[in-house]
Amino acid sequence: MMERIRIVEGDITREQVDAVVNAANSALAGGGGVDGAIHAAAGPELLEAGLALGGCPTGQARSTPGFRLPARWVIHAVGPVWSGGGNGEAALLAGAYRASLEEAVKLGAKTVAFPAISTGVYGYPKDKAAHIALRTVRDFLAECPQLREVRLVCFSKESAEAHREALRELHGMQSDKDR
Ligand code: AR6
Repeated sequence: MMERIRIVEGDITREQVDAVVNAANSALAGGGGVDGAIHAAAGPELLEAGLALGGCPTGQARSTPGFRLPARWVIHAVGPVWSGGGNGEAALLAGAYRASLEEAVKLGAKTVAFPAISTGVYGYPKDKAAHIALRTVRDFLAECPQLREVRLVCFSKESAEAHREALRELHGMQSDKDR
């Protein structure tokens, strides 16, 4: 199952997958960071389609078409703003990943690409967020044969390294359990 998870470095707007996940805000009103890049690449129809959804609570996800993106769909996930870790951030971040994966399955997607949700403007520590991302994706894939590949698209070397480290730790835990 671990071979269905790939960590890559790059720009998510270029990924050839069925669905790309956007790190959105709860108004689904566009913004900076990866949200800005996805909107710029998809074209103005994406903003219209996002606004028509009437928002999305933190920890959940909604979908629109991908318009001019190579991806057929955009799944708009709303991660938490980091405020020290004692305000349910971990559960909300895991929720955003899980809800996105559930939405991907509903859409019929087989390949999905994620950015590192909440680790930019929202300030979530990269290593902590990477662990949550990897664990949530791993647990979901274990129950879901439909998804062929989940790609975690990192925008910097540091982010990719945090994800590789989290994957190594999960691998370690897995083989300990198997022994
Ligand atoms: N491809 C992949 N990853 C990217 C790209 C890209 N083209 N551009 C940035 N990243 P952020 P958040 C990485 O700030 O923290 C927006 O204004 C970036 O390096 O985009 O969830 C929304 O509208 C970082 O690791 O999202 C919200 O208001 C990660 O994507 C708010 O920001 C997420 O950084 C959401 O904040």
